[in-house]
Amino acid sequence: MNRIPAIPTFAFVGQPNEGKTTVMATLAEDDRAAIGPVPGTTRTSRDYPVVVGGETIAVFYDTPGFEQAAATLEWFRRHAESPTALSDALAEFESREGFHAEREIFRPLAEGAAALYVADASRPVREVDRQEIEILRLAGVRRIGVLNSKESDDRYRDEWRRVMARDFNHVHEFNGHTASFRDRMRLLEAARAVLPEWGAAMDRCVRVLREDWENRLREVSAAFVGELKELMALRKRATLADSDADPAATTTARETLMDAVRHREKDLRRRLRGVFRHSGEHWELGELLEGDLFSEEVWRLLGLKRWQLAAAGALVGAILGGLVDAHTAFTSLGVAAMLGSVAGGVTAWLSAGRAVDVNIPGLRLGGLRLPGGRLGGRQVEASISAQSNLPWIVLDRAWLYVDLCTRWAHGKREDALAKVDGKHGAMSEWSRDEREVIARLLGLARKPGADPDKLEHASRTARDLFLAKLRDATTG
Ligand SMILES: Nc1nc2c(ncn2[C@@H]2O[C@H](COP(=O)(O)OP(=O)(O)OP(=O)(O)O)[C@@H](O)[C@H]2O)c(=O)[nH]1
Ligand SMILES: [Mg+2]
Repeated sequence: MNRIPAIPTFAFVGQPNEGKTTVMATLAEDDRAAIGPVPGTTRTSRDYPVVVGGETIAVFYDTPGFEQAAATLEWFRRHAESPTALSDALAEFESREGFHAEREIFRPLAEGAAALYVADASRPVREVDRQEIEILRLAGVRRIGVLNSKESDDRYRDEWRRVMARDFNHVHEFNGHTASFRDRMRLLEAARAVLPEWGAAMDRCVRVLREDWENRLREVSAAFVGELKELMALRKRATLADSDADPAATTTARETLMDAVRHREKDLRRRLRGVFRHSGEHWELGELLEGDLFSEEVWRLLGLKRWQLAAAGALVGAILGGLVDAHTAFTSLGVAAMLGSVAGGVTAWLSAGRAVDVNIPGLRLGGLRLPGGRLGGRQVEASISAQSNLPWIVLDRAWLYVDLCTRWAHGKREDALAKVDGKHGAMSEWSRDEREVIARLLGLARKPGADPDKLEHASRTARDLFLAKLRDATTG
């Protein structure tokens, strides 16, 4: 028996170009490993440790594809009886011309890595595959077959399963382009089941990864709440020239605010990418996420129904106007009831033109001309209107962005488009009660001098809601 490292260690092996690096990168959440359509992209083996909180909980080795399967198999057949066949093979290939890839493959295996044999199950099994499978058996390494079907065609899957079933500890379907957190955990849990030597270490690995995921979702929930609060509290001012009706100052204040909102969105995305270990924005987003935050087209694509926004906007406004007590009256009354019971001022917010401002969506110049004494000059102040759709748009786009970050496998390369166009925003799918949770937060966050306890309560409730939704979407 070869020695077994204390930390679960796996080597991805197989034919060139089968997707070994792709599967490895997805499993290890490493989006920098070189992946390419030309066989031979990986030339040397390299370790990719999985580190969480400073602790290495697993190690993945990426290796080149076999180059000399037939000759290597012949060698193993001749040395099949030797208990040291694997290390002997490594010594042999160190000195043989033309066996560079085999050297690289056997190095981690001789150190005790378990083999994850990656095969493209959308093509038939070939002789060379059978040879490699036999090599792994004769080398006596622990091995799991990983079926990474490049095409959706699954005609050959059963054939692969049959061939592998005889010789592998386990055969697992795992697609390097589409695997999610759930799929990654399933593969590791399956590996744990068939590799009892690493039982406790694999348990720990899976547990730490699950905790880490939960922490990420918490971080995202907190970032969402933080962002909404900051947005609603955002104010930008411009000084008026002589004339009271100074369009330049109005425009300046409005545009400064809009730029700040755009900038905040960029920054939020950068943080969200970081949470999910994407090193950059390596996908094309399409209009829905790429288009300007204030473009009517984007708002239309997100598909929030006008009445939904109006109702939520009315709540925000009602909180601001002191018409409802944000976290007591509301849950029992509900938006519809509340709207029925309050007069003119609120129903005005329901007018389409004001709920969805098509010219300068979401912006209102607050108190157009403010008393000089208070602001140190005659100024205008721009802020996000209480009834504006803007926070919902920001939230919808952030939600879609997180969805993308969690769905985009780290092994997926090329300039593949992220298909987020034409999809409706999540907020229109949420229940009225759920939207009320957000609306309450928006209202309190915008209200100057809001009761800090109420704001804190609303923040916590919104964080819990986000967390539950994120868990639903990504775990289980
Ligand atoms: N459509 C699709 N393409 C895939 C999938 N997995 C890998 N590929 C593509 O197949 C090609 C080879 O992938 P790699 O991960 O570099 O393969 P490899 O086995 O590491 O190849 P070598 O390093 O050359 O041995 C790349 O162009 C990948 O994008 C998949 O699941 N679906
Ligand atoms: Mg490779």
